[in-house]
Amino acid sequence: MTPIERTVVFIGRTGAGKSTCANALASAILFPESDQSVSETKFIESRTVNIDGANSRYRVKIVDTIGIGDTDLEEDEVLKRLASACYECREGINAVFFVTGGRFTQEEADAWDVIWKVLFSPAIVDHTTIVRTRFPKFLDPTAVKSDCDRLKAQKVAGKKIIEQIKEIIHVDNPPQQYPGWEETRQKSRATLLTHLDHCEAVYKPQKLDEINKRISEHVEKKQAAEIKLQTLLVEFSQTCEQLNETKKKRDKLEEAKVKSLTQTCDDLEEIKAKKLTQKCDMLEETEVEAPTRKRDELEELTRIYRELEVDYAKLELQMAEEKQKAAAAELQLTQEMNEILTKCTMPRTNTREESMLDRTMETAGRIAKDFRSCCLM
Ligand SMILES: Nc1nc2c(ncn2[C@@H]2O[C@H](COP(=O)(O)OP(=O)(O)OP(=O)(O)O)[C@@H](O)[C@H]2O)c(=O)[nH]1
Ligand SMILES: [Mg+2]
Repeated sequence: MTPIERTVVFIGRTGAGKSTCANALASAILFPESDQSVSETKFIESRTVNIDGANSRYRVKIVDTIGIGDTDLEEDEVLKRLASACYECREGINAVFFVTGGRFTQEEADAWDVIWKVLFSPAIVDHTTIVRTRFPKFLDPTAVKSDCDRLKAQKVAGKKIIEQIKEIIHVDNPPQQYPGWEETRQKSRATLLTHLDHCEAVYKPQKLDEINKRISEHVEKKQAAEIKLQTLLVEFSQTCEQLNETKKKRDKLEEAKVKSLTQTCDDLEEIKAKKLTQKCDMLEETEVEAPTRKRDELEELTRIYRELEVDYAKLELQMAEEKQKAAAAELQLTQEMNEILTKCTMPRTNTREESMLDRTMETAGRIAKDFRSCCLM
């Protein structure tokens, strides 16, 4: 039976399970598997193996690559090592397996962009399949479907990868120390082989020098972009400084404004308080002092009135005394008048006596008249 020939390239983030998956496919330990934390595959390793499937025999060239995001190496070095993977496959590639543990990072998304644009060409997308590792339920279609839906729902980093790469295979390749690891890996291998059955189409990578030229251009572009980014960052920090200065000035102005406002408020408050005190004083005067003054005035008037009453009583007393005196004088006058009248009735001796008497009568009449008018006053 002529074996089915296939060339498979494993790419993906460091620790995603590329080497383990390659070993599961080969049904042998061809590539070193890392412990969880250390990047294991540093160079491109390629092995060609015969694999017996359920119904077919395969002759598969497996290319294991350095992991994306290897912290020990510069990006251009990683890319150059990936480029040599392309060179390894210069006869043609049937499948690129983009291995992922279940969640794409931004780093993977960026790396995928470089892989299909720089190392290969957009045509490689049609030959690429996402291989989702660490999925124990990979034989359960419902679980697989819901995981596919979850992957497709990725919003940020993995969005573009999922949009471009349509096919997803689920496998589980437990570490060698896990019980039953071989059986589980064999089931994964069967899934991978079933997929490889359909991968007849071949993608031809460009020549290595062309790829390297593109890598150099890409690195130069990236460096230029980084320089621009640095310049922008400097400009940004300068703008931030200016902004801070402006903020400080604004704060100062604000402070001055608040101060002057407070001063004005204080002044107003003072004026208000002054006016209020004045008003209170006035009110106090009206309500307290004015009645007091009025009371004093009233008391004064009462005192004057009493004095006048006393004076009046004195006058009345005086008047009564005067009247008594007048009455006594009248009495005396009447007596004197009576004496005179008695004398008048006596016979007149001569004319001289007669005229003296007339004059006396006249005088008495006048005195009596004056006295009466004086009493009537
Ligand atoms: N449970 C489980 N463990 C896995 C699976 N695939 C890989 N691992 C474990 O993950 C670790 C990393 O696996 P590797 O195959 O070395 O990863 P890698 O992608 O080749 O890593 P680099 O060579 O550093 O790029 C190992 O300890 C594996 O045993 C899987 O499907 N299930
Ligand atoms: Mg590896």
